[in-house]
This record gives sequence, structure tokens and C-alpha cells, in this order.
Amino acid sequence: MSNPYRDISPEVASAIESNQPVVALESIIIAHGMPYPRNVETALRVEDAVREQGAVPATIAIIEGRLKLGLSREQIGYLGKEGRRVTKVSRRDMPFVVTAKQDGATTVAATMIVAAMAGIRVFATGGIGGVHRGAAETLDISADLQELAQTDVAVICAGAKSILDLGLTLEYLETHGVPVVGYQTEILPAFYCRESEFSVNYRLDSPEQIAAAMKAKWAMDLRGGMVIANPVPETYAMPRVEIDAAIEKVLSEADQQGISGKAITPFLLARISELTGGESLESNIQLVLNNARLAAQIAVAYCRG
Ligand code: PSU
Ligand code: MN
Repeated sequence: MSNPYRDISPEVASAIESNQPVVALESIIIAHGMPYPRNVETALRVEDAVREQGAVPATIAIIEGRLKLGLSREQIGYLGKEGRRVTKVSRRDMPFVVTAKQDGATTVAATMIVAAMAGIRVFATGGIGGVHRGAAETLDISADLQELAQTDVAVICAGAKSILDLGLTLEYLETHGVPVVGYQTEILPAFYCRESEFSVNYRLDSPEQIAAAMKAKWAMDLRGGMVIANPVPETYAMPRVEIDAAIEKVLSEADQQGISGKAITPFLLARISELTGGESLESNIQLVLNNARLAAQIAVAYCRG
């Protein structure tokens, strides 16, 4: 359990020690995903949603070079205020941000790594990274997918945004043996929209069934994660045409401006939220809360089972 680069908050440490349910949460959503102060308010509401379901939230970030599991309200406020000044940190970046004693907002991949180091098996986020459109030429495939291939954490998300090639993302996950489970749905959700043209691999209807599948996977030594796709609540879903139009526009902007590498996902996400405004922000907040509740229920069932 000990790791010289890591600080676990007292609340998270005691939950892990006594085998209480814990849900990992990421920090890109705080620093890059939403405007201040809604980002801070949302991060705190997400933590409350986890607690209301009987689990302990462990928000993960890097602060002054320390891997943090469990942030104080002040630390969440700090990341929210710093916003885009905080470095986006994926697997590749971790050693450098730690040794330079910088702050880092953790992607899905980096959050999975830090969670798994502490034995946390359940992680709630908004959307995962994936295979980008045009990847046949650019080879732009998020490190999140490789992390899902090797790190034993279930990621509860609302699918992925269709800035990505969702079909290729599913193919890539299939190649790496990563199951995509639909919670109460057969259809892969696409973040703001409850539906895409793709199917999930398995539909499961209860947190208990999901927890049992996780147990079975890891008991058989089948390394790697699991994607649990949880559609945005009906009331907060966005019209597909509106989202698709915004996505087409921002993809061509990114192309014209020659944006690539780690900058492209943040660029696309920021432009989409600018174009779709307050409605998409509300949708984003609600789907994250919804994922946090389901993740906590899964963590509770996993601890009981
Ligand atoms: N997709 C979203 N919201 C996000 C991200 C992706 O709908 O916030 C963020 C996550 O932190 C994810 C990261 O891990 O972007 C993936 O970045 P990249 O494509 O550079 O791997
Ligand atoms: Mn990339």
C-alpha cells in the first residue's frame, strides 16, 4: 500500500483499510471540463452523490507533484480556479509532473492507474477517450483504451462523445478483451445522447450483476478494466442533430488549425461546450452525477459480494 509519491486522505485511507466501498473520481473534469465555478460545485455534488449511496469518494489529482487520493474542498476549489492552467496528465506524463512538483489533472488512464495502486476497483467519469476519427491515418488512439486493456478498474461512463469514431473504439476494445457493458441498455450511449448506432457487448440491469461480473473477471485473473456505459437521464439528453452539427464544425476547425497530440481532445471538448452552451453543460453535470450514483451502488455491491 505504501508509495512515496502518494497521499491518501484519512477518509479514503480508513475506507480502504476497512474494506468499505470507494469510488474513484477524476480531475480533468474539474480543471478542464467545466467553467468555474460550476466545475467546483459539480465536483462537490458528485462526491455527495457517492456518499448518499453509501460509498466514499476518492477524487484523484496531482497537487505539487503528489498523487492525491481524496481531495479537500480547498483542493477541489484550487483546481477549479486554476482551470486550464493545470496540466493534463495521462500515463505518459505522470513521472515528469511528479518530479517537477507540478499540478496535474488526471485523465481516465491516469486516474485508473492511481486508483488501482490503492486497490480501488470502481471509477466514475463522464466520457472515456477512444479512437479518433481519421485514426487510420493519424493513429490517434487515446491512452485510456490501453489502460482499460491492462488495469483492473471498472469505469462507469456515459459512453463516449461522437467526436470519436465509436465503431473503431469498440473494435479496439474488443481486440484488447475489454468488455463494454450497457447498464439497462443494449445500445452504446454517446455521452449527451442516450443512443448511438452501436450495440454494447452485454446488457446488465443491476449493480449486483455488474459487481458479480467484475468479481468473476478478476478472480479468473483476466487482467484489465471494464467499461460500464450508463446513458444520460432522458430529461437531460440533447438532440442528436444539434450535437452532430457542433461536432462536425469543431472537427473541421481542429483540422484547419492543425491541432494534434494531447491538445486535440481538450480543444474539441471546449469548442463543443462553447457552441452548445448552457444546455450541454447541464447535460454534462447530470450525466456525471448519474454515473457517480451508479458507481457507488456497484462499489457497495462489490464489497458485499
Ligand atoms: N472525453 C470526454 N470528456 C473528457 C475526456 C474525454 O467526453 O473529459 C478527457 C478524459 O480525461 C479522457 C481524456 O481521459 O480526455 C482523453 O484524452 P486523449 O484523447 O488525449 O487521450
Ligand atoms: Mn490522442
